[in-house]
Amino acid sequence: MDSKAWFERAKQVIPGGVNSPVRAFNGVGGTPVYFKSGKGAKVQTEDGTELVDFCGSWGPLILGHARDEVVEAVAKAAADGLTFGANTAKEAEFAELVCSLVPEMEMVRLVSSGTEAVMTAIRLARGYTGRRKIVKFDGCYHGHSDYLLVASGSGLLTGGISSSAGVSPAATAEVFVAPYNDLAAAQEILRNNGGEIAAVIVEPIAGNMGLVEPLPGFLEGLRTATAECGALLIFDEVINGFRLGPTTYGHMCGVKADLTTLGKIIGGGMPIGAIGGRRDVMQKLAPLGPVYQAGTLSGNPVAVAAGMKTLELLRDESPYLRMEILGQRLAKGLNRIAAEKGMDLHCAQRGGMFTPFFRKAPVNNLADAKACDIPTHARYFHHMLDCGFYTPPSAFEVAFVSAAHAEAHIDAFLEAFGKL
Ligand code: KE4
Repeated sequence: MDSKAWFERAKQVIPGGVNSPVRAFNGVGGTPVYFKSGKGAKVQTEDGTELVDFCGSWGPLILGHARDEVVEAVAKAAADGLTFGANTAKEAEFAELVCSLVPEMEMVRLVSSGTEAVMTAIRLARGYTGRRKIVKFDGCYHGHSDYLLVASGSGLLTGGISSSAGVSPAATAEVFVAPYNDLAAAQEILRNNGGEIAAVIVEPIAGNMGLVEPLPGFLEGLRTATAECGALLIFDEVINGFRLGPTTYGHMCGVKADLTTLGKIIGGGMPIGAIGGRRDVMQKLAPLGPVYQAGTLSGNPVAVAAGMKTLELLRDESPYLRMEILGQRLAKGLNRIAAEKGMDLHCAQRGGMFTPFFRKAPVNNLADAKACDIPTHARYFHHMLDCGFYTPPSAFEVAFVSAAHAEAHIDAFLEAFGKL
């Protein structure tokens, strides 16, 4: 059976035929591609095609598909037991490794997804401060917990909605939304409501409206403003964490968040999320403190083995400069070719992350991202797919060059783009 047949079959028993909405191709049209296997930078599909993958499962696969050392670590851990629901030495060693690589994380709690990590961070901030209100930024996506499904990015944008049905108005009534990169707007919310704000949560580098970097002073300003009113600053680094260096972006840019959430890369392709930060805040978590949080598979030995090996390889091999160089080659190439074609395109890039925005001017917030030429993005997506390159099936996501990509992949990508 090919992708089309699998999709028709899946739709009979899985809502929309997908286990996550953005995979349905609603943002680009057409039938979702069914993946069969992956190795390094490439995937094999149920259509018998081979694609160079620039989506990388939305971020976890910084080392590429099925990296031998990670697969071996998973197989060995699985052979010793898939889960115990009890403490293991490995989870303690993994926590030590994360805290050694991220000094701002004095303690860390493992969960099984980025959503769980962010949900825990918000509850912890509310429990620690005794306050209820939250500030988030338009276009940032922090997983699908009720109170953060407002003005969100990622799949919500792909579906053209910015919040979700089924969310109690009471849940989102306590959430203020400011435009990303609009420090003045955030400062005003804190000035007018400072005593009630438990936390400000932000993607330090936004990846869920496409790649949007913080303007100079934005993160620093949030740090100052939250400290002044006693709100916690939460960096959601589910995408950013370990993406630009063997640590968090907060550590690299020198802005110290009170709490940081992680996911994706730290699981190496297996389900892991993490929340960490100031010891005095983290110690409010049960069983030490009154803020409850739990999980059957939290700290799962197989997922921990994948994450541990991934972080060790990133620490020891540090493929970051190479991904930066390849990312720049790709972005500069796209901008050059688009200019030659008279196309309005600005490719945002940082490290291995990139998003081709189909508009001339840079994108600094969600309004800018929404003003891009979405139909042309869809045409670009399908053209590149037909040429053997898989990019995120949405204009509001970030694409990834992994450590498994080589210059030849980038040059072939650019040659294909030249034929658009
Ligand atoms: P998960 O629950 O999907 O592991 O993580 C939620 C999350 C939290 N924070 C940030 C900054 C995130 O980007 C995400 C999830 N990212 C999306 C893609 N941008 C996951 C893809 C999907 O929803 O299928």
